[in-house]
Amino acid sequence: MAEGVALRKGMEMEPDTGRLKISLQRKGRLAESSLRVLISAGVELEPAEGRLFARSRSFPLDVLFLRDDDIPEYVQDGITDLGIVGLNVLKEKGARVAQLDLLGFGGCELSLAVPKHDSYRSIYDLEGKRIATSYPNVLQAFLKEKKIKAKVIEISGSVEITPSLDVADAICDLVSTGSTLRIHELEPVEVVLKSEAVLVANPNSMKEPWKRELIDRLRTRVQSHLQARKTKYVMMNAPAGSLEEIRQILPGMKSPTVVPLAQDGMIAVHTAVPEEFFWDVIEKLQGTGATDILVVPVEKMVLS
Ligand code: PRT
Ligand code: ZN
Repeated sequence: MAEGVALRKGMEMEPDTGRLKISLQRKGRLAESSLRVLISAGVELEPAEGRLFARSRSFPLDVLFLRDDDIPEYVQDGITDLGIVGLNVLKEKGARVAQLDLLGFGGCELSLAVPKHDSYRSIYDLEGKRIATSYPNVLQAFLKEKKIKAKVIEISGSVEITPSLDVADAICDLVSTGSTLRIHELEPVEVVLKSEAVLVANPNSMKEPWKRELIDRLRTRVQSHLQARKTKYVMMNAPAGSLEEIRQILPGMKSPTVVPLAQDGMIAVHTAVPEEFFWDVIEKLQGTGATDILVVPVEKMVLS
């Protein structure tokens, strides 16, 4: 579909006027977090309740709200320049889009699962079996890679009930907490794909200089937020003599900020600590004489 063509009656995409377009899931598990990504990047949207389209005044970006299954194709066809969608849907649709950034939400696994009391030993037990799934393309590719011949049965929903109806011997479905599988007395036996939400782009949009510039600006903002979420800012007071020991404990980053305190021989040390090292660092710091350790969340972190 060409840009500027009416998508639905009464809803017309505007022609290019120096604005980017992004498609997001309208309703569902990714909808709220996708909007939050934009908000965290300073993209304020005009209220879009019940509407399929929203504009931002604070960034040259228009948002189209779609079913997640349609997003890869809309981006591939250039109807929108960008999209946020689960890797699972992206791989299943096989769309030709540029995969830009993993966004750290919507995490799940597309897994093979079998009835709990099956004597499953290895993936080769699935040879000749019937496997129900809503992801036939991803599953077929996985089985081919493993050189397993099985009958793939495409089902659009409630895949988890198919073994109890004797429609299938195993299923391949998304799992997050695992409770749906447990309720249906199924157990996951093999991860086919690890998925999370991803920012994707139309390859031609990435080549168009003015679009590329806007996409890069948006990505920098999004990344600064994602990076900040993984970081804590730690402040402490300590005897000046402990500084070297404290510096040894603080991981990577740049060198900490050190400020002398009014009390003689005491300093304040400030630094950013990646979340993964956080508890380890705090526990070690306690042994150095550091006191009054304060930890605050980081709002944005712009890396150069
Ligand atoms: O209407 P639209 O087509 O836009 O939405 P949808 O109904 O197709 O998708 P939606 O909103 O359910 O999911 C959107 C995306 O969220 C998926 O494509 C995944 O990328 C991601 N996601 C993350 C999940 C799950 N976790 C998830 N648990 N999508 C679906 N599930 C389902 C799963 O299919 C199973 O039925 O939840 C059940 C299992 O959950 P647990 O927690 O019991 O394991
Ligand atoms: Zn869907």
